[in-house]
Amino acid sequence: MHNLGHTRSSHQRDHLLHTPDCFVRAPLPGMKLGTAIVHVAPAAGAAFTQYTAELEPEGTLGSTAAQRFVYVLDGSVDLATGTSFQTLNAGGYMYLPEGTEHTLTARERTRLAVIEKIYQPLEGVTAATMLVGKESSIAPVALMGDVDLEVRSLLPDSPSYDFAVNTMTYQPGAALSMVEVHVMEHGLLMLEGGGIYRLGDAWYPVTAGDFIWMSPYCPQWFGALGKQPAKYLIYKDWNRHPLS
Ligand code: UGY
Ligand code: MN
Repeated sequence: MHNLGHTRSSHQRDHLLHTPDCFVRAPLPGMKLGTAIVHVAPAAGAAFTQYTAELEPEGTLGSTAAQRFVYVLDGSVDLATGTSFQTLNAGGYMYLPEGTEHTLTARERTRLAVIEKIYQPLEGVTAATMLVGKESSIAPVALMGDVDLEVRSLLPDSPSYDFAVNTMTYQPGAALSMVEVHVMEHGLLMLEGGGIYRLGDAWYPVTAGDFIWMSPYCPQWFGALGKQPAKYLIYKDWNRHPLS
């Protein structure tokens, strides 16, 4: 249904709201039995790429020259490197440093949130190492003391990592306590529930399945609406000096 050209999607200088009715699917180089929805890329002004990979059983991602972070949205995937083999289910995630030889093979129909970024080394600091984890094993932290707003940091708090990926869970009615304006950019995938997102000078209704990119300094605020918690996966560049 073309909906007479109407959509909630919006692309502004400092933000992008990408809603499922506008998703375009295409395989990326090296992908087999699968397609990618590229939500954001340097072409839009971002310093990273985020896409949703939709894989058929036995489907695989291609290789990347960048660091790769993968969060399993649904289904399950086998991760094989030269020295390890692990299966990840929904809520499982992995961080792969640049140059990690690996294959990712879907065991069933699987959707993956994939973030790729060129690594920014830091003098005197050892580079980040491969990591596999499970969101349910991460202890939540109340954001600024608000027990209705839980943050789970999926990557270690270490300068070896040049980005962070967190989940944030808002009880109905919970909201960010301030409008944030910061140098970091964000890639955000709504996983559950919904609410109102302020981006720049606009307020958008958002719901599970939506993607948002926020440029550096994009004014941002979120309040959860409805009777179920709202939850999102959020990327930000992290741990590096703004001049580097
Ligand atoms: O980590 C963050 O900057 C986060 N609080 N931003 C956001 O949720 N838009
Ligand atoms: Mn923020």
